[in-house]
Formats: sequence, structure tokens, C-alpha cells
Amino acid sequence: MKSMKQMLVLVSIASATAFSGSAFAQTTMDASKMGDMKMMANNDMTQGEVRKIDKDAKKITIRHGEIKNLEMPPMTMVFQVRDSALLEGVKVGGKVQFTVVKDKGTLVVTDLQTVK
Ligand SMILES: [Cu+2]
Repeated sequence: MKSMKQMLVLVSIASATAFSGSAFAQTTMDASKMGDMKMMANNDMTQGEVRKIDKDAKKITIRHGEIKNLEMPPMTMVFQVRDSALLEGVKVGGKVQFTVVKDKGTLVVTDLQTVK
């Protein structure tokens, strides 16, 4: 009898932990979109090779592959980056994958990762 009760307690603790765990994950996803989108959007990211970096102007020139969400064919062009921190650790000639969106008529890179 006693051990049965203990088991029930354990089960309810376990499910409470699981619940708060998923609630935490959801909260994190809303709060820090960037980190989670990096994981989720991997397949939708555009591949490219860095040609030029202008940290002060928050601009990067990328020879990019097809940008599916913008229906843009491969080419070399300059992008605005949302945050100059995205250019941290990025090198000219390096391979990158990135997410670009159209924001008020301007193409803005919202996520950028180097690819090894
Ligand atoms: Cu382009």
C-alpha cells in the first residue's frame, strides 16, 4: 500500500516536471526567437559565400544561392544585416547560411551562421 502511494507521488512529480519543461521551452521560444529559429529554419536558410563585410554600415556582400522565400535566383549582392553582431566571426571567403526577409522594401539578413 505504502509503496503504491509513493509510486503515484513519483509519477505526479515526473509529469509536473515534464509539463513545466515544455512550458519553459515555449516561453524560451517566444523570448529568444533567434536561437530557436536557428534550429528550426536550418533547411530554409540560404547558402552563400561571403565576398565583403562592412561592419560599421551593417552590410555584407554575399554570393548567394537561390533565396526561396524571396524567389531570388543565385547572384552576388549586398545585404543589410539587422544586427552587426551577426557579422561576428564571419570571414570574407567563408561559407555561410543565412535568413533574409524583406522589411519595408529593404532586404534584411535576420540570421547568419558560418558553415564549416
Ligand atoms: Cu540576390
